[in-house]
Amino acid sequence: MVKTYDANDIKVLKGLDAVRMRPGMYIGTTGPRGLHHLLWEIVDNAIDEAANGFADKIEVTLFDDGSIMVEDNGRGIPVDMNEAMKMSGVEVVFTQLHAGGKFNNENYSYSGGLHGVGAAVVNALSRWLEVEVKREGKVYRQRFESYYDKKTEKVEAGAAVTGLEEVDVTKETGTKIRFLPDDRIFEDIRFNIDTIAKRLRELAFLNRGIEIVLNDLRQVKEANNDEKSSTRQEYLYSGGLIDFVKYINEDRTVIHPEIIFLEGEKDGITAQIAIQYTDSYTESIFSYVNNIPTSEGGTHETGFKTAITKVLNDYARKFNYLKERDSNLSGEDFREGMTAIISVRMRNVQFEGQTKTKLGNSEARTALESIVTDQLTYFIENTTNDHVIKLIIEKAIKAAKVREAARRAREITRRKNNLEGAPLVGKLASCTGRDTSINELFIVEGDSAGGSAKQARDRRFQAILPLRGKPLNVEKKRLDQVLANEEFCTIISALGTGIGEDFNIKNLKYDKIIILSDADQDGAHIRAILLTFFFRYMKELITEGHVYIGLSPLYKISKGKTVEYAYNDDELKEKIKKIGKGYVVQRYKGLGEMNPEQLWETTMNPKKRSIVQVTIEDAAQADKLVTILMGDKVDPRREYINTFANFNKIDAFQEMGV
Ligand code: 0RA
Repeated sequence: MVKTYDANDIKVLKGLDAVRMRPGMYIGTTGPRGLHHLLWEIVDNAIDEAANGFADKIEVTLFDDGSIMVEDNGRGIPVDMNEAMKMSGVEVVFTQLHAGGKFNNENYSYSGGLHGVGAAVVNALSRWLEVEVKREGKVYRQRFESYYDKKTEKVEAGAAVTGLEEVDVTKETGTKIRFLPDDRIFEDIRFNIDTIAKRLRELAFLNRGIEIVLNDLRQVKEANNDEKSSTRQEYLYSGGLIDFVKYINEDRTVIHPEIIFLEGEKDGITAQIAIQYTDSYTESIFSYVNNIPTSEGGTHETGFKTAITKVLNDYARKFNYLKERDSNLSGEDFREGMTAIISVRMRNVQFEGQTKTKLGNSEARTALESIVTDQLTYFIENTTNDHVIKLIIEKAIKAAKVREAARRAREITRRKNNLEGAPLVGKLASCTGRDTSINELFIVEGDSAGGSAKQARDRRFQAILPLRGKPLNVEKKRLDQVLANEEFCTIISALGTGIGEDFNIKNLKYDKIIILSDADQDGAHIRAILLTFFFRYMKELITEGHVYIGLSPLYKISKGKTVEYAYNDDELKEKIKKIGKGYVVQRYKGLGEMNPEQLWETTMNPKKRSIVQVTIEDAAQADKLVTILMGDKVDPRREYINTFANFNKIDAFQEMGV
């Protein structure tokens, strides 16, 4: 585009210059978050247009030149003269801070709190911005550019370099905005496709029926991604929040198929809520205000929780689950296993909290409490929903019982651990040395292997804890059941750390906890159960690198006095070659088949053994993976095996048939 402008065309844009001088004031940072904030500004405007019923499609496109485009099929930004400003509506929107329909609240019902600093800010922080408006039968176009002259230090932020030109005719309406973030402002102007995809999907869930398309036309993608073809993803959820909950619960086991959907309005505040329970023991509540995630919760969540607890307690009594003398169930009990999305729309939003993601408006608490009370009651009064409500109440009653039992059980282990001078915990053969920085605890599968290990060990620093049979699978159990299990009680006492809320790694009595189990399916299962237990209740043991898996040989290859061991089939071939003709191979079916000397040589002697440290790079990811591994959904488990590299090293783990 040829720049044919003179001094008269360049407006003195004090406001936009200020944005360039202090970008942080408007978009927070000039890092990746700030960069993406530019996109969200434009997308939010398009979403507003759609949320108010004027558009139903939004398309975001990334180009090779680093620019990004947002297109909607809404009414189009007004092109007529704004009398007060003496410029077109389009120019007002892109050059005046806090301008546009959003600020008289007539055209737009809701404006997103932190967002909505406006398209003008995006313009000010771009090298160039082009807008195309289809409206009243015509296509209009205008271009803006930002200048910075080092010599004169002259700044021109987001100046119109063309007028609003009529370029074509059309029957359609809409707005198309394309801009190139300014590399003189941002540290890195590359957009992250995953960040964008995640947010656009979220917006599609939150705004049912709006089609959002993401095109990545870039040939050069982000680092670590040599993909060269362009991609297109479409997000369109006619079920809105219901689809959102389905998506979240995809890998979980739900306890009722139908999703509870509540919707209502009170004092100008509207709320949409979708709920579904799973067999999990944690709650997953995600809330939004005007499409903005409120990760720290706030008044809307409080109102929601209050209503849930009250209404469900009332029905627990009405359905005779609670007798007169029984006290109410707690809110926590009703939220165990709950997946819920809360989406609120309101004006004058006030955000609080450390990251400004907590809703502060008190009117949202009363509105949500009222809406949820009414709508949930209405849902329950519909007798076709009886079974769902009964399932939920029964689950809460179980949760309450368990909570009480867990409290008692914790007290008991606490007392047990306080018993000073109790070196023998169960069948634990403790070590004589007191240096916890070198001591090792072997958790050994089976009494016979345990016996060998006790004889084989260096008792100065190696303790042995034999496990009888399989400990229970903790994934499906709650803390009280775990604590009622003798094997786990013994482990907890042996480690000395306490468990759950009482866990304290400072009291750990061993530097290494080495799991020794057979190289078969049962052994792999026991190992997985133990790891899950540590992950669930003693995560720090793993993150601090105290948990290991001991590898024992699968084969003994001997000829006369020469003895070699092999830990897998490849090694077996290798060792056979090495030994030559006349060898004898013994396959170990379990640790119990080894005599103490062999066990020491192959598995326990720190100078010769192989142990694998169990690491968790990303605890959050691992949490899901452990669920997948131990849960009862089969397919995700297969995937797990292929993705959890740390454990893949252990052949037997793959044999376990998960
Ligand atoms: C101001 C007034 C009107 C629409 C818009 C702004 C508008 C802004 C954006 C930004 C991206 N897409 C947009 N679509 C519309 C209403 C004009 C009327 O009454 O027709």
